[in-house]
Amino acid sequence: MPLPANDTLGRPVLLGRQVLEIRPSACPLDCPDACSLAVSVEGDRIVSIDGDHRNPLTAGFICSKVRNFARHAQCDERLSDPLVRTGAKGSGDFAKVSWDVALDLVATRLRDIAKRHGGEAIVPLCYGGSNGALTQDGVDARMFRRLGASRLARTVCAAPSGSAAMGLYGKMPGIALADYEHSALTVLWGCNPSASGIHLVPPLQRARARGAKLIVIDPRRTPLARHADVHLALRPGTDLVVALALARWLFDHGHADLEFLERHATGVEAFRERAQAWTLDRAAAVAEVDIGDLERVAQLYAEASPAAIRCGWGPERNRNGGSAIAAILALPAVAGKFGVLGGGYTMSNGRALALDGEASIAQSEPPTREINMNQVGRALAVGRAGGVFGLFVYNCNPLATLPDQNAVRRGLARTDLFTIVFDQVMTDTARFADVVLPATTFLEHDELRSSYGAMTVQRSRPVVAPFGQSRPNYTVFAQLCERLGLARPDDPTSSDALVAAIVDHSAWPPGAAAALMADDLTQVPAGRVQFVDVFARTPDQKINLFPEALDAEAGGNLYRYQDDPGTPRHPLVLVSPALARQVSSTFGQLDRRPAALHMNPSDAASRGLVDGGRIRVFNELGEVHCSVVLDDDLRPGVVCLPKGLWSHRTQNGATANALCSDALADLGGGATFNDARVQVEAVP
Ligand SMILES: Nc1nc2c(c(=O)[nH]1)N[C@H]1C(S)=C(S)[C@@H](COP(=O)(O)OP(=O)(O)OC[C@H]3O[C@@H](n4cnc5c(=O)[nH]c(N)nc54)[C@H](O)[C@@H]3O)O[C@H]1N2
Ligand SMILES: Nc1nc2c(c(=O)[nH]1)N[C@H]1C(S)=C(S)[C@@H](COP(=O)(O)OP(=O)(O)OC[C@H]3O[C@@H](n4cnc5c(=O)[nH]c(N)nc54)[C@H](O)[C@@H]3O)O[C@H]1N2
Ligand code: SF4
Ligand SMILES: [Mo]
Repeated sequence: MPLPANDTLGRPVLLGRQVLEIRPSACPLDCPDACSLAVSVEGDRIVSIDGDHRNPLTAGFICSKVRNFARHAQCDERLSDPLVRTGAKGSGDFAKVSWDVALDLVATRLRDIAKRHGGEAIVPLCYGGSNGALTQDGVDARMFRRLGASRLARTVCAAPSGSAAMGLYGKMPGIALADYEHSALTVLWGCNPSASGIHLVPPLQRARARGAKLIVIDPRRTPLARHADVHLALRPGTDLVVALALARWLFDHGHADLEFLERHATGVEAFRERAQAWTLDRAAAVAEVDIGDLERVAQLYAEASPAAIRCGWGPERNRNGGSAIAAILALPAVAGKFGVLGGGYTMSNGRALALDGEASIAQSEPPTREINMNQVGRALAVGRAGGVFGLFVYNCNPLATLPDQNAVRRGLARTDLFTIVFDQVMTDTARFADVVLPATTFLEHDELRSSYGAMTVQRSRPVVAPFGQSRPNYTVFAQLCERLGLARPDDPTSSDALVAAIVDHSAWPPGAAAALMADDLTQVPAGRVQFVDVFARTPDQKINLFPEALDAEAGGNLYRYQDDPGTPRHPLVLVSPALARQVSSTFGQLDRRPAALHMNPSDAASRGLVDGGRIRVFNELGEVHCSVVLDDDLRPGVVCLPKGLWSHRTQNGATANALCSDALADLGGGATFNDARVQVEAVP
């Protein structure tokens, strides 16, 4: 079907004998692009979903995941009714009940748990299901705060990078993704936009067509690495030493912009001192890359302008992750790459047009204990002091996405743990629930969506009726507040009241709120230049290359490399990157094909493994049984099993997360998924 022009939105269109209406929406999935959508519907049936142009980054195209969203919205696993458990935990045996029965049961049990064990025995477990402001941190937070529940440290993603970006730049907005078109050199550092943010690809291609250079720093030969001028396939977890060596080289070879640093940065000497330990030679040895390639990266970066670094989340997911991101983000400051369109860096743009949801919560946060979501398995352990007896999972599929999967599974299997799972589909986690609540999708509820890539905020309204009995998060948590006696008359509960509270309190540029209300989208336009139009949001507006607080958090070891955790028994690095067909585990029910571990042919040969053979990949935490695919896109020493797989994809139901420990990164309490070290052997 041809792409609808913007002015057809909301109007009926005659297509053959069908009367279609094209309704606007916005994608709230955990993806940097935040596409604006045009949904063709016939009555309550979704006919097609396309991108439109309201968010200019969308540029009229979207990923196939969302183009085919109807498959998710109407799949066999889609939840239509509330369910209560009738069989053993994990068995998936449930009986349908009415919402009244389900909500009464949840309210009664939560009240009992709070009375017997204290509110902190209840843990809300939520993360990336929706980047919409109405599905998280609104009425849900109000309920948990008033219950005195434990707080959740949301650390499974972006915690180390967030700490680093905050410490150095106060999370200054980055180069707009569209402006990569203007860069003469882009460094894609641990970032794979071909899968995880496809709208960066066209600007990169336009830049390439004009002769721009491309460097990809990634242990895998990603689709864009194939066409890069340099692909630095470093050993995972060694970005820190590579970035520090580049910084030292820039200083030593007269490429540091001392004038810029003098005017705009503090902590320069302390940073330089820690970088001093790393020559290019030494870094190349530790990162296991060719010294010639590393020298080429240094030369290209020093010479090019505008030079952009698009930093992804690959470099943060290890023991050195926070320091690594800090060192990477220090490079444009050292090399003086700011001040021109297409020069500087982009990490998360989440604070560019940040939503302030506090007013919509209408309840201050109590100082209850905080549980790091990377260590939920540990927190759920049997007999643990200060035990958890109530777990409320929503916007999250912990069994598929949290570290130490076996510990999470053991916890979920506890018969004395009352678990509620509120989701759109019967996930692996939901099978362990005592009560399952069916959630609407973003096409069926109201939403307000900000983004961490595109600098937009979009309001979207339901375009079709809820599936079965499913309900939106804001409705269900308001109904639970009522039942728990926690509702107050002046609480904002309707979606309009929640949006108004958020919009009124968000500190946006003049006119932004009015624009949002008028055309349902507001944005920071592309074309803004770092250190011309936007500045560091630190208290003194300067870059702090050595934030003391971060050094303290890292035990005095900010920018100090921690060695590889590999052992002779478990020497291989397991990485678990994003899949093009899923968003984390979302849509995982739609793929029924057996998963395969990818491995460099030389690693396979030394283990006697053949392409397609059955293998066991294991370490001291667990094992995964699947097949192996020989793949020279992976560097030797590194194997790959993607994130977010569902249990049906492997022979023993375990996925990469069964091999990931709950050890924390140096900053932000972040996850260390890519520190998993494993061994692989053939299974007869
Ligand atoms: N289709 C799709 N899109 C997504 C997602 C998804 O699951 N699917 N997830 C969304 C979410 S939640 C996020 S956080 C973002 C993530 O966006 P990205 O950061 O772009 O994606 P990742 O696949 O997590 O990691 C990027 C790359 O880092 C590499 N890598 C792994 N370890 C290292 C390392 O130590 N150093 C370096 N330099 N590279 C390393 C991986 O090989 C991978 O190619 O994408 C979002 N978009
Ligand atoms: N091995 C490994 N694991 C990883 C990573 C890795 O690199 N390696 N990276 C991680 C990263 S980057 C992230 S962000 C996390 C994400 O981990 P999760 O937060 O668990 O995200 P999803 O897997 O997308 O699961 C979100 C769930 O929310 C549900 N949902 C969506 N919308 C709604 C709604 O409106 N209401 C309700 N009630 N539910 C809804 C979806 O159906 C889905 O089941 O996973 C992490 N896991
Ligand atoms: S997942 Fe990303 S690329 Fe796909 S429609 Fe949503 S925002 Fe766009
Ligand atoms: Mo993420």
